[in-house]
Amino acid sequence: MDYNRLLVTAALPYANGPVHIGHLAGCFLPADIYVRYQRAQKRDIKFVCGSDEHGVPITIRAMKEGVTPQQVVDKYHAIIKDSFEQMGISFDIYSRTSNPTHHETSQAFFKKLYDEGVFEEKESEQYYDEEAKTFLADRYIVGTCPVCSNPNAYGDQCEKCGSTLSPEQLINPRSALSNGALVKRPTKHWYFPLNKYEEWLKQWIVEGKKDEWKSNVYGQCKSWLDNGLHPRAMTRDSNWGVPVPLPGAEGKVLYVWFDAPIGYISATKELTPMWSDYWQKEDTKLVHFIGKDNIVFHCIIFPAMLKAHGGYVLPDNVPANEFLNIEGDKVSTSRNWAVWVHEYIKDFPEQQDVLRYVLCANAPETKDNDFTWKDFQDRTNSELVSIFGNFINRAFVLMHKLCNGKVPKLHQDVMDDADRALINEIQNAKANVEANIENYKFRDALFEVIDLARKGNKYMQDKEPWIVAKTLAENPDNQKLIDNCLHLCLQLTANLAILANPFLPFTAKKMCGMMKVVDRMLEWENAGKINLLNVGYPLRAPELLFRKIEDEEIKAQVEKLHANLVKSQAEQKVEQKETTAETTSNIPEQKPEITIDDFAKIDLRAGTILSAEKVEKADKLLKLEIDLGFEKRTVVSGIAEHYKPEDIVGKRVTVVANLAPRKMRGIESKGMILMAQNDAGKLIFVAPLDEALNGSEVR
Ligand code: B3M
Ligand code: ZN
Repeated sequence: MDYNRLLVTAALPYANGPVHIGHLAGCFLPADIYVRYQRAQKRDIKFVCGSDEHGVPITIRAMKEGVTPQQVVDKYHAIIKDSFEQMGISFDIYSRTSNPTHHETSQAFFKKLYDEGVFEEKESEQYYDEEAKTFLADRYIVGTCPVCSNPNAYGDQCEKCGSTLSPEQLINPRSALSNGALVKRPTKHWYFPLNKYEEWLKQWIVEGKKDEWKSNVYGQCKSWLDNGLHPRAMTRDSNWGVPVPLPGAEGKVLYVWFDAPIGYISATKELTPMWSDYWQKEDTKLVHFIGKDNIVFHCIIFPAMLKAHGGYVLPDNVPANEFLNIEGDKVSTSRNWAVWVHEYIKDFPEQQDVLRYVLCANAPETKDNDFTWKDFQDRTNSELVSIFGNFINRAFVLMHKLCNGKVPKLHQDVMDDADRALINEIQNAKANVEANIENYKFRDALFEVIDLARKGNKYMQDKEPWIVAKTLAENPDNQKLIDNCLHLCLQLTANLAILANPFLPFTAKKMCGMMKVVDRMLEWENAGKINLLNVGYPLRAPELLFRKIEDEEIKAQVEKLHANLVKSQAEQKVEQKETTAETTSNIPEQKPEITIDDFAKIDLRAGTILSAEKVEKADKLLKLEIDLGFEKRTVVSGIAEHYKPEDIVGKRVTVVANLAPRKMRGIESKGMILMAQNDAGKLIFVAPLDEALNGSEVR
């Protein structure tokens, strides 16, 4: 299909922290390269993005920093926006989802689906914090991980062992807000019936996009579709977000993954009154640049929403990248294992293109990739400095030395095969860069650019105009050879500026300055031409395009990474201590004094649990059969929320053997087992030493 306009989006970053180079490499840089190239092609294109200011990550951050969510998003929106500007990510608009236009747009979208009866209303039981008077998102629920016993696992994931969890699986779930216990309460939500769009999605993706979409993207979609789609709640209980626009829906907001993608539409509305051309005319090509963790939302959920609403174009492509690791380790914001963009800009002023270069050359296009500072140094020094920068510098220096600082003539009569081959290479490079960018292969495209500079170096080296210059006294005609060489080297320089511009915009601009040409020369149609610089035109002295990166700079960065890691670990220890201190202050006060005779009345015995089973209709109780050596006892114990029956058979226990029998749920309990509490509130067995025989006294 032929398109008449392009709309490019880049994933809206959560305004709950600054952006790191993984974000850049994953989506913003490829999007920017694509857009800059399309603009140079003079295509009608809009590039929209903005901060995602809703959702749980933001409220969590607010809680941690002790400020309001609004303060969090204001702070990080400003930092993120500035980082993008500094790095030359050339959005037409960088908006934010807290803007009124966005609230209106996403509410209207929801309302239309609601009015048309698209949603299913469902009531379900969800955890409620009675102290904070609020329902809790999975992230807000903490408890002990059933897999690794980390006492601070979240209701959706344990960050220690990486297990995906549901709040139900946590041992001793408690509220991250109030630290209090939780109750279950019914709550109503609106579900989008994804299952009803399954067939349509299969046709659209499996039949329509198989060969067009990147295999990592297609593969993820395929496996979602193969596993079957289910209705998904599009509202949440929260007071931070876009309010659900229905009567009686107080305290409910739109699910962040419902409103965030609509943010692309709102941002376009803010950008131009012609917004509907880009969203509602069939001949628009919509491209979403994202990271791999956002694939399902952009390829399945959002398209189904758009389809249900009607009247919108669907994404033509979703070129998602994989992840960029740092020095061999996964990026982790909580461990502060990341290279932050705003810090890079401070540490390496004026070196934006160098980072753009390395991140593109090493982009995780088909698999996770690794960023190392050593590779950053190597690529800068051996590719940008030694190949690209060096070629242009030599061309300019020699032109000043051997051609009076002006663009020399091209003498047709002495043109040779090497000259013609170079012209050919320039034209090939143009075609290859173009094809690769159109197919979202930015690494290959960038490689073509560097390779062309490499060929320029080789050409100059073979021609040796500085040697030819020594023959001029006896053979003045040889000036023609020098002229041809430098004429072509300078035309090649102009071509390199055009081809490198999408990747290295700051450098391309500098090069235009050196060549004294206006930015319009950078238009793509000029690539491949060898008459870009006029004969006789005086050019400026060369500027340094790239500087060498020194060993010390790299060492300092690696040390900084490790120092941040150690610092964040220390901070987390303090945080943990603070929570322990809190629990310490919860330790009950000591009871009134007793005499040794009082104590001697208690008969404590070592025992072993022989069997355990749940007590019907009692959530907290387990019925235990305990071997006390001299007899077997039935004891009913309130530990069902802490232990599964099958996990405690064989456990050693200390039993209060002479406690008066008591009936609980119709079962006679003869005795009691001793339990203590750990800092997560979990009950743990007070067990006798291994050697203590069943029935032996504990005194
Ligand atoms: N804010 C998630 C992320 O930053 C989310 C993207 C929204 S795109 C509509 O990974
Ligand atoms: Zn765990």
